[in-house]
Amino acid sequence: MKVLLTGFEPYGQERVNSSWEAVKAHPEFVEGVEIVKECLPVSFERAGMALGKVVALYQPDVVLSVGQAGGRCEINVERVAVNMADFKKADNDGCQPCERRLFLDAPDAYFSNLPVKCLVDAIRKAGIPAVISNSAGLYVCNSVFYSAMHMVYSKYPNMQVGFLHVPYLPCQVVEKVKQPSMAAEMVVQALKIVIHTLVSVT
Ligand code: PCA
Repeated sequence: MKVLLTGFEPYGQERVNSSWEAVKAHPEFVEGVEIVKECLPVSFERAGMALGKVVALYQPDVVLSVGQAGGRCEINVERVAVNMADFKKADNDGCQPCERRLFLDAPDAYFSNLPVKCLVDAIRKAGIPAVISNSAGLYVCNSVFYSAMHMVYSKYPNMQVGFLHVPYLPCQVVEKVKQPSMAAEMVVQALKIVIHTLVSVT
């Protein structure tokens, strides 16, 4: 089995992105699973294309994308990707789409084709806070998640796609007031559990 793990570059005021820090720290081989990694741009125009390129290159069985969700307390396993971009803040290219459909003639939403409930249960069993989330937002993470799901329905029917939102790292909240955080090691542990669960159930 081959898993493509993606994280994002920093954006906004942040100097790091907790998603990429965790993906970067994840081993490249676990339980006979080959892990390939990519850091995606926080860009409405470029992120989906960048993902398409690496999917074509590596032909992974599973795409597990990870994004930072400052303010969230737990690992959020996303269930739904929506065909909509409506950015509250400009992306790293200065682009700020307003109520823009991501793909014309495509469904309003896709569900992740990973066993989300089973993944959340497995992460929680290891003592790591995790919940199912029913909204990945309307920013770049949702666009990437939707693009990946669209690849499943248009090109790679056997590919499994999931999206995890993760809290800030502790170092990111030192100067913030009452903001939740999670250590990168814990996120890495959760990613390992997700991969282990997928190997066991598929
Ligand atoms: N989080 C943003 C985009 C990149 C990231 O790490 C989001 O939640 O859309």
